[in-house]
Amino acid sequence: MADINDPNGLTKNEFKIIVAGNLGSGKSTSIREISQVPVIGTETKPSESNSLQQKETTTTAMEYGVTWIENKKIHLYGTPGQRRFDFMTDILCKGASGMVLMINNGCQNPLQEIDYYLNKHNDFLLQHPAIIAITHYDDMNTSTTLSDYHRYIFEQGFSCPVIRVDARKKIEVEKLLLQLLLQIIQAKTGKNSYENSSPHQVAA
Ligand SMILES: Nc1nc2c(ncn2[C@@H]2O[C@H](COP(=O)(O)OP(=O)(O)OP(=O)(O)O)[C@@H](O)[C@H]2O)c(=O)[nH]1
Ligand SMILES: [Mg+2]
Repeated sequence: MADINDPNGLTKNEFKIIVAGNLGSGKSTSIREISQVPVIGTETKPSESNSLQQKETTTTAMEYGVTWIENKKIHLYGTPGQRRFDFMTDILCKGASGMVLMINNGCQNPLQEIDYYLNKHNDFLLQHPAIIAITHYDDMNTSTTLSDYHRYIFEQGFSCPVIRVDARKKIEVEKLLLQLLLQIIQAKTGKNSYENSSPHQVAA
């Protein structure tokens, strides 16, 4: 039964997860890969100049998809990467249990991008579980390594896991969400894992 104290009316077996991050990092792709219902979303031509070089469409308001992991219903909300729509992320974060912060490693200065999102979501990240997912690791535009990301995030005072993900691969997105779900459940219950969960190794 829906919890009347939950701002989204979710039951205790449902979780709202935000997929935020920079332009073209794969937020929409990952939600479309994993959703078990038709994704609701708004893709249009980008208007910010740097986005034009990257791809033909961009999310303007949000994406919404649903998946089930370990019998838990996961409501996925993808945010727009164009910064003029940042206000949408603040709205979408309401009542969320955790966040995937996707960073496109193929962009010119990914550490600067991380910095922007760590500042932007500082309050949320200090209070909720999150995973930083580095995508486009196969793109050769930068030489930033996973160790660089780990070090940088640690120096900024955060302790979220940083993992490498290809948003086009369903299995990788599934593993990412399972890892985040376990963190969320641990944060809510104080338990390390829950019955019937199988530990998955996520590629680093
Ligand atoms: N080479 C490569 N491409 C990827 C990877 N992950 C995602 N992509 C591609 O990168 C593009 C990402 O596009 P979207 O999913 O629209 O990205 P987004 O984060 O929703 O972008 P905005 O809504 O504009 O902020 C798609 O063409 C994906 O197929 C990756 O790890 N490597
Ligand atoms: Mg998108």
